[in-house]
Amino acid sequence: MQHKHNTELDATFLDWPVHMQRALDLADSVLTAAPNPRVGCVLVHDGQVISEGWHSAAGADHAEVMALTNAGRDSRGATAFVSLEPCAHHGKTGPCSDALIAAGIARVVIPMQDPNPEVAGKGIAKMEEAGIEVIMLPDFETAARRLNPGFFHRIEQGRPLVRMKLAMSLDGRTALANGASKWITDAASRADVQRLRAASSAVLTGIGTVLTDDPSLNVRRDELGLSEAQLLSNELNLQEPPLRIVLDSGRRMPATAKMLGLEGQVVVYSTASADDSELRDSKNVDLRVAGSGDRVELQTVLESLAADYQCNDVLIEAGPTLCGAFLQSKLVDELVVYIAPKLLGSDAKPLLELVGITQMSGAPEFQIVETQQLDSDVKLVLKPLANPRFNE
Ligand code: AOF
Ligand code: ZN
Repeated sequence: MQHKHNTELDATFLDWPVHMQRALDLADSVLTAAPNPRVGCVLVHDGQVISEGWHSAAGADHAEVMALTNAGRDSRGATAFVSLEPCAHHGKTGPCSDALIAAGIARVVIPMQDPNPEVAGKGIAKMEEAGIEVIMLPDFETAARRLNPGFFHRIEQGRPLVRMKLAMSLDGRTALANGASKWITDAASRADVQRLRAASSAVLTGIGTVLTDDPSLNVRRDELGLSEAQLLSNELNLQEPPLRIVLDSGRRMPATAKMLGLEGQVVVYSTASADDSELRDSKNVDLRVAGSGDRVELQTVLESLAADYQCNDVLIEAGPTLCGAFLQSKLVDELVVYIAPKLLGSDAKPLLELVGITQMSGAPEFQIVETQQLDSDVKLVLKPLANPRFNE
C-alpha cells in the first residue's frame, strides 16, 4: 500500500483532498451511528463524482455499499474515497471490501486503518490481493479520528470516551441554596446539551440527582434545534435513544422514577445484589453490580458499558459529588462547560465537590480545545492535562 502526503499530490491528484474531505463531511452529517463509527464514501470516475454514501446507523448499509447502490451506473474502474478502511468481516452487513471488489473498483483511498480487530488491515489486504490499488492519505488521519473519538476510544482502550457536562453561573454555581436551578443556562445551551445526548451512547447520573431532580435524561426531538432535513436524516438514530445509567450503590432507585416510564433502556449499577430490588421485575431496566460497600467502582462501570453495551461515548450529567468523584478518579476525557453570565452568590451550590487541593502544583488543569458563544452563554470544551500531583 502506498502512502501519499498532501505535498505529494501533484496535478493528477489535485482533487483528492477535496474528495476525501467530502467523504469526511458526509460521515459528519450523521449525529451518531453508535456502536459503529460514522463513515462517508465518495465514488469518482474520470474525475467526476458518480455517487456518495454514508453509514446512517448501526444495521444500515455501510457507506461504501450505499455509494455503490446509489451509483446507478457501472462503478467499474472508479476510485472510492472512504473515511475509514473498508471492513473485511461479516457483521450486521457483509464486508465492504468484497462489495468494492465485486463492483470492479480500481482504487480505494483511505485516511487510516480501522482499529477494530475484526478489520485492522484485513480490508486493505483483501482488496490488494484482488488487484485494487489502496492508497493511504495520512494527512487526513487526525480529521478521520475526530469523527469517531468514542469508537476509537472503546476499541483501543476498552472503555468509552467520558464527557462530563457542567452548567454553571459566572461564579461557578449550579443552583441556589434552596435548590432552584431552572434555568441557569439559556435555551441555546440546553439545545446543545440535547444534541450531545443524542450523539452519546449513554447518559450517566447518580442516585442523588434522581432523588432530588427526578430527571428524564432523554432526547427530545423538538428541543434539538435541528432542521427538518437534519432530523429526517438522523431518524434511525433518534429512534434508538441513549441508555440512561444510574449509579446507585444502595439500590435506592424508586420504581416511580420518571426516567423508568420513558422510552429507552435504563441500567442501574449498584454494590448490592438485586434480589430484593423493587425494580427487579421492571422491563427496560438492567440491574448490575460494580464494586462493593458504599462505592460503585467507576472504572468497572465504564468497562461494563464498553463490553456489555458497546458504548462509545458516555455523557455524565450528575451532581457535584459524582462529578467530583469522576474527576478524582481521572476517568474523564473531556469537559463540556456551559457558562451563563449571571451571579448566584456564595451561598449557592458549588460546581464540584473536590477537596484536598492544598498546593497550586496539585491543582487539576485543563486545556481549552473549543470556545463558542451560544446565544448569551459561553460553551467551553476542555481536555484534562495529566497532573501526577493531583490526587496523588
Ligand atoms: C465500513 N464502512 O460505513 C462502517 C464500518 O456490524 P456491522 O456489520 O455494521 O460492522 C460494524 C463494524 O464495521 C464497526 O465496528 C467498524 O469496524 C466497521 N464500520 N466499516 O467499511 C462503514 N461503518
Ligand atoms: Zn463495511
